[in-house]
Formats: sequence, C-alpha cells, structure tokens
Amino acid sequence: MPGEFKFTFGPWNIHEGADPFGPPVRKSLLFADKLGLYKKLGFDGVQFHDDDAVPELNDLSAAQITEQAEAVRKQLKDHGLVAEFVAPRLWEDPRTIDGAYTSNDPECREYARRRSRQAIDIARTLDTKLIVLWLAREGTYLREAKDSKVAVERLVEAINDMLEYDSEIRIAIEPKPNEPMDQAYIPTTGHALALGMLTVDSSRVGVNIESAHALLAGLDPSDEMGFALAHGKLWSVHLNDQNGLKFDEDRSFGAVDLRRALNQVRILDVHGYGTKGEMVGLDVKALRTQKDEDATRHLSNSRTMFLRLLEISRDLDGARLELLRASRDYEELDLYIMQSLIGE
Ligand code: XUL
Ligand code: MN
Repeated sequence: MPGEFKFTFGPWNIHEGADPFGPPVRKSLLFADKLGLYKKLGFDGVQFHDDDAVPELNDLSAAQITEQAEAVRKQLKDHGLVAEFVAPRLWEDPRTIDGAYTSNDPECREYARRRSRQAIDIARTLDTKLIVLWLAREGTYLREAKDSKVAVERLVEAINDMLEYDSEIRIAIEPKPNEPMDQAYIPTTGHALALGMLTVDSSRVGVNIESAHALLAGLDPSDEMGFALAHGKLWSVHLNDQNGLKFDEDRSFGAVDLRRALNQVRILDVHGYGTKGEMVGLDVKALRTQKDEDATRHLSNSRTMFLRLLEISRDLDGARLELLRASRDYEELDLYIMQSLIGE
C-alpha cells in the first residue's frame, strides 16, 4: 500500500551548494517558488526553521511576526501543504556563538529562550504543535569551557520554559553527536529521551531521528528508531544517508547503504509510524556538483527509494523470516535479505 506515508522536507533542502570551503554554485530560489515544487516532487508538508517562515524575526514585533506567519499559512493552504514542525534556529545569531541554552552568558541564554518562544508562536500560527530542537551549539570544543552537569540543567530549564509557555506543543529533540561542536551534550536518542525525563512534562518531549546523525554517533539508525518507537517517542524522522564517519553528508536516502535504508523503512512500517500523523522527513542535500535545472532530484530520488524499499520490505515472507530466526539460520537470512534487495 505505498502512498500511506506523508513526505516532508525543509526549504533548506533546496540549496545553493555553498560549503565551508566554497561559495554558492546554484541560484537561490525564492521560498514561494520552492513551495510550488513540493507537490510536483511528491511531498505533502513543509518543515520550517522559524526564520524560514519569518525571515529576520529578531527585528520584528510580536504582531509583525504573527502577520508574516499568517501569510505563510495562507501560502501553504494555497499549495495544499501543511507545516510539519517549526525549529528555532539557534546557531547563527552572534548571541549563540557559545551555545544558546547552554551559553555561559545569561543574556545569550535569555535570547535563546525568547527566540524559542517566538518559534512556538510561529508554529501555532502555522497550525502545527510540533517543535524540533536541533541543539546545534549545545556542547563544547573543549571540555573545560562549560560544566556538563550545569549544561544539562540549563537545557532542562529551557525546555521547561517552552513546555510551560504553551501547554499543547510537543518538542522533538534531534540528537547529533558532533558538528558544529566537537562534542554535543545530547548526542543520541537515549540522551534526548533521558533529558525529556527531567522536564516538567516528559510526555511532551520526544525525538526526531536523523539517519546521518545516528551514523555519526556510530549507531544504527533503525535501532535508534526502534528504541524511540518502544518509548512511543518517535515523532519525526530525518532520513538520509552517510558514507562513514566524516561530516554530516545528508546524502540521498539509500544512496550509500540500501540495506541500512531498508531496515529504517521496515522498522517504521512494521510499527505503524505515520498512523498518528507522523511524517517522513527527508533531510537530504543535492551534491555540490549538481546543476541548477536538476537540483531537486535528491528529494524525489529519496522518496522513490523509500517507496521502493517499502515494497521490498512488505514483500518479505514473514513466515520465512520467523523460521530463519527460530532456527538461528542467520546466514540464510543474510542471503534472503540481500537477494530481496537485488531483486532475486
Ligand atoms: C543539522 C540538521 C538540521 C536540523 C533542523 O544537522 O539536521 O537541518 O534537521 O534544524
Ligand atoms: Mn536534520
């Protein structure tokens, strides 16, 4: 039954190709033009950073922020799209250089908390109750720069602040072990869920799992997803792929390791991901070498691979799998999976 999953991506996934070593190599598309591409590419929803929806929001009043967010809500409606989540962008402003919620400077921490409340206002206007927190700079380049116990307490205070600001929002933490920091405080799903347990309402703190981030932590993305699913906490995913432990490559889903991708699709499908409104986010980036006219293929390719792997997963013979497990014939199981992947 392919088609029951709803797919999303963020405007940042259509990208000009700049990297830390070189300038943009493709033309910028206006947000309005990007919106026009979603349905054509087979996508149903948009993931937002707060300033994807309301640019330069630090310079705007609360009324101006709401007015601009309302205009975006209308644009979404016109395109038949929904907002999946809003994520406060807490890594570009000078006040977030040394971290946002965990900065050693109280004024910077206050800025981060105010900005997070603004992101919640935007989310409410866009009709989503999901906030994603990628804790980009909440970590250190060197251990002595911050106190890790105090840092966790500050993360809890910041999350409490958001939960208390709006009694309906849910927060999905997107763990990542490194980049831009040497060492992040919340590197894995386990850390994110344990952090949620310390907050005033752990029932409203879950996770957004990104394949590449799990791989950078040396973990298997499908097992991370299984862990979150067992807790009822998998509220969003950022599927992509990654060639080893280099940098966050955001490769197209399945591009490096088809079997690893199959296992992610399978764990999601078998356990009903999507049946409570969860969406399949594809946090993928076009290769820098890609030309303007074909710079959205990574998105449609990733979706195509998800749906193809879904078919393969659903075609697996459940009884045969059970028999192979029961007889502990994992060599035969290995071959069965590989043959399924190559279409034999
Ligand atoms: C960073 C990352 C972000 C978040 C959204 O590595 O994945 O795009 O997904 O803030
Ligand atoms: Mn991501």
